[in-house]
Amino acid sequence: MMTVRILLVSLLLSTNIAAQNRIQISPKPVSVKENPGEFKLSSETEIVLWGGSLKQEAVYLRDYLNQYFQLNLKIDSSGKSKASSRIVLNYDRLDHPFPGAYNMTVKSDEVYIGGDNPSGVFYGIQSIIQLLPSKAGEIPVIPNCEIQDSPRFAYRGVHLDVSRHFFPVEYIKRYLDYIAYHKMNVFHWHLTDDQGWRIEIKKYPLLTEVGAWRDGTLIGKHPGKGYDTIRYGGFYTQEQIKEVVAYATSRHVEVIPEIEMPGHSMAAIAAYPFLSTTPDKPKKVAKGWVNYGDYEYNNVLNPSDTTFKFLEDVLTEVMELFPSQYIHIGGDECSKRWWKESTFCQKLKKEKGLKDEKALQSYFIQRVEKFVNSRGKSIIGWNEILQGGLAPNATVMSWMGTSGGITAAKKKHYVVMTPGSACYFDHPQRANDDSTGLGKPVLIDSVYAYNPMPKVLTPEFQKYILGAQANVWTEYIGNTSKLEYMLFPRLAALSEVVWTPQKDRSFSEFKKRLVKQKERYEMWGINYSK
Ligand code: TNX
Repeated sequence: MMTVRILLVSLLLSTNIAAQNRIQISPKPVSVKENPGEFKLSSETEIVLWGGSLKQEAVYLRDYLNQYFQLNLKIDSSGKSKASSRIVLNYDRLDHPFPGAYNMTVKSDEVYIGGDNPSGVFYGIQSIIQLLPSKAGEIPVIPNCEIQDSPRFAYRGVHLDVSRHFFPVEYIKRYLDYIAYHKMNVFHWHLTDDQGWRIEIKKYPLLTEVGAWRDGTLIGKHPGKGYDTIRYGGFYTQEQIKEVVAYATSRHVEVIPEIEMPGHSMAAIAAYPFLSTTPDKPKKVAKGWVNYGDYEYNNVLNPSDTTFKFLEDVLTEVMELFPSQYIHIGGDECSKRWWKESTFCQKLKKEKGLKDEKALQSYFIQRVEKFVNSRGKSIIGWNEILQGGLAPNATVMSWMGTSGGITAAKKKHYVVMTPGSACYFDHPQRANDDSTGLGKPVLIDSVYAYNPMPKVLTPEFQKYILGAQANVWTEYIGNTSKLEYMLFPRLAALSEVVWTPQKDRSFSEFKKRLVKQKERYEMWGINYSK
């Protein structure tokens, strides 16, 4: 009896282990059932569209299979294919509160993906990609299985600061690929800051002629060892921006542009000094960290009608380029020194009955919000937009811990969580990292352990937490291999935080799956931290 039992247990264990080896999807799906047998892809396999408007998803899958497995599959848009081996893309009605859910069944002659909409189908395809071998050129077989899956959060973001260091369009597209592989769905593009303005604005050509270039860059970690004298910069033309947005859309990633105000605006001010409180003093695009008030050229946007006219013009062009519902208006770390020293600002404060400079910041953001809302769009800003009173319809991105997010959610404002301790991927991956990073290490363990849903919020307010985001500030990230080193594999951990139900998450089990994910990283040509 005893031996039978041992045998049974070990049999069960070994099938379990086999299952783990065959199906290792990250982020972990909601439910997976493995079945015996497998689906073999061959040049005879067809991608068959039962649901309409899924051509883009089919092309994406075909191109992936072509790139990594040299298979050029036929796409049958009529849905009538009689092929004996097929991958069917279809719609299923799945009751999920927001897009992205899918069902998938793999049988020996058919892979069936039913998404709630094209993005659900796309995520099914991402799961297929992870069921395929993790080494290019191996025989493309997929284990038979049944998967039901849906995202935990609607907002699953990855940010990139292209101001401190610039990354060309071709690389941004790769970045978008990586975002999509992780079933993330927002790219927050930090396009302007003190160290460079990176988006062409037709009405204000100096923003890129002057503001996109700096005379040098800080050497080493702040306060650094002086500055080099290499002219540094770059920007995206409006045509390139459209190209990026289209590319992102085809990967079900929404691009949220960020135009910083009223602080972090030295590049714009260097181009148009009238935007500042000291227009007659010399201005320069910052070469390194702008130490709030101390940096000799530092200033912030003056809350004058001329500035608001400028911002409205800029935002008009920006809103035409980006279909996103959200425009990120920054709002963080605005030194109040300049407004305190400005007679214009003091007069304005009195006129408007504003208590202090924080109230002036609130006035600034609310005025911009009114404009953005009048164009049918919404603003999102860093948690400092809570200062002096939150703009009525604003969404808050909580970076200084989670308290700003909690406060905002309690006021029934939407929130994206991005606390430094879990979501700041510009921080080192480990203690004594050999590469310069900012602040304390953010270990993959802490990323994984993060739960964006604050326990203190009752269900009534929990619904305001839209999700979470990884931030990649690039003060010390000057090239793409370092960028990837900082992002991976922490992004795999965060993707599970925002995708997989909290109750199904286990770090030790995730780490086992990470081995496979790292093999995929090798295949995709990603430089990741070992
Ligand atoms: C704070 S996070 C900033 C960025 C810096 C970052 C460095 C935020 C809204 N502002 O400008 O790059 O710290 O970690």
